[in-house]
Amino acid sequence: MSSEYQQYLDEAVKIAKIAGKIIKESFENRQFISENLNIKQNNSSDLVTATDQYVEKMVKSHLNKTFPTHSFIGEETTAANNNASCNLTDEPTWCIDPIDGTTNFVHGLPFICISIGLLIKKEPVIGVIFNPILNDLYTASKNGGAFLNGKPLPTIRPIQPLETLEKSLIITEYGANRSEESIKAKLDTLHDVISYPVHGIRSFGSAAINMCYVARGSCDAYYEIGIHAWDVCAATCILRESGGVVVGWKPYKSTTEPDKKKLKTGNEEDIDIINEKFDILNRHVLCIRQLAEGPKKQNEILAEIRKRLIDFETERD
Ligand code: LIP
Repeated sequence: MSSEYQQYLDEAVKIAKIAGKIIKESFENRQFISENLNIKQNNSSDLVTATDQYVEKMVKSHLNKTFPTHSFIGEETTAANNNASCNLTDEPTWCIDPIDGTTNFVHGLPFICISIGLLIKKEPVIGVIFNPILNDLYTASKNGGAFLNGKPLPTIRPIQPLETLEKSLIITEYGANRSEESIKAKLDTLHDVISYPVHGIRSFGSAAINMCYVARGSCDAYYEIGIHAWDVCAATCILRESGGVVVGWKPYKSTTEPDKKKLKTGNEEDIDIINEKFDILNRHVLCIRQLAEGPKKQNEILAEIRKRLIDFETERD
């Protein structure tokens, strides 16, 4: 049954496959990568390649031709505009990361993807994430379900329970920010999470791929501070359509919405997390997979993780 978003999804899959061929060819041409490697804002940990820039230009031009009234947010376009703020409106807006996992791409690690999302009224309504090296194509549309190479997500069936954080495999990343404040906050958070104790911590080097591994059911949760809208837009649609939850690090406080009902956990901060809006420009993400126990358990585990997240000042997108 095709959804109202099917035309957008079909176009995104088409252009993602074309981009995937270009990315794969570059990935296999180490010489080309090393000769066309740059850094952003004098940060030697924040890499960008000619392939990132070329692919984004190609995708943006295709989408502008196909949907001339739509807006566009892209990682490299934003970088070229000195990281100007995104000015996201309610209008249809494509949100693109041409290569999510650029550092992996540069080092020849196959956890890379193109991520193409479409926002309408600031909500992700389609998501396409393609890893051309492992040939994993994730697709989703709002209320249309999420798929990996056509197979419904989660791929791990039956849906597994998660009694406590002690039995969880959690993903996080350390990002490109190397300030003392950032490093300390991330390591203190890691200490509090890992010493819960959890089964393990993983980092695949790409926010989009991290969220896809949560959507598959292979990992239980993912949190990161410092991500951008283009890293998580497509994956938010995919993870939500797989039965997962994507929120920020703090309870969503909206001046326009009534306070969410309080859960009977006795903890003031434990409002109804799973129904919070996700502020995609706020540089924080916390997400969890579908659980056999259902939404109440998702809420409980998210609250447990939230207690351990140490925030620091980050500029909005
Ligand atoms: C990456 C993100 C990842 C973050 C990295 C980097 P890029 O995006 O997906 O979550 O930890 O620092 O920002 O730069 O490879 O597109």
